[in-house]
Amino acid sequence: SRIHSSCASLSKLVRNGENKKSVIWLEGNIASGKTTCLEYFGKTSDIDVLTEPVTKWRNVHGCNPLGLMYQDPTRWGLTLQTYVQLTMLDRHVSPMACLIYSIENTAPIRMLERSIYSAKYIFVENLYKSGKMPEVDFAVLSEWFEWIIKNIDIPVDLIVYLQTSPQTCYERLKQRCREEEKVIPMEYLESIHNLYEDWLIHKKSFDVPAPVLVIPADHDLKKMLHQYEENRERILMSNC
Ligand code: DCP
Repeated sequence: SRIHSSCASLSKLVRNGENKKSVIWLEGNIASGKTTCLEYFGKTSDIDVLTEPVTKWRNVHGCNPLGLMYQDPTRWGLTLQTYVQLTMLDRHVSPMACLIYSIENTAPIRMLERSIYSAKYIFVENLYKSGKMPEVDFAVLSEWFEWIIKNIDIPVDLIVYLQTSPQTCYERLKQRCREEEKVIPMEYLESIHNLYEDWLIHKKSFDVPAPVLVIPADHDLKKMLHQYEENRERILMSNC
């Protein structure tokens, strides 16, 4: 009967054209607590969680473009961001493993850490605006980005923004002590913060492709988990 009910829900999905999924992007500054949030929903609900491919950015064929970028952004910014763009695109288009196992009557849900949009609108923009990315590198990355968003479907139903102060991120960054990030100064986190605020709060810089849910994220772990629980419905029922 289990097989029968699985088949029934699959045929329902196909019949109603309900292969639509709900896609949530989790956005926020460096060390804003995205990983903790993803782990929480990954453990407590039946959703597909995709973390940022940061392991790949630290090791591609034995090279470390993330570390190189922090040491010499002008030389290696394009290298890192080209690879970030590729790996994020791969996440956006990857098929969902749990499609047929989704709970009856609900579309499968995917939660992604950051997006190809924030890679461009926040990190590439920051490198360029701070004078660390040559104009030609910025132009080439922009052409790639524009081509991708025009020609490839990158779905999103909700953007969850973990809003922190740059000071909080700086403290968390120092605590976690990731080798490549030891050189990050407070000003870097301030610039990333301002770009995020302009994009998702003031909506004055770039196109915002979905509604934004803001979660204040300066609190300690206990309060953060409580807030995630309080917002569970709002986050997970985003395309209902
Ligand atoms: N990064 C970058 N360019 C991008 C995206 C990320 O240079 N387009 C850098 C910033 C960080 C590293 O990659 O040094 C990893 O990103 P996060 O700090 O955002 O990822 P975490 O997993 O550390 O996030 P959190 O601490 O919120 O869980």
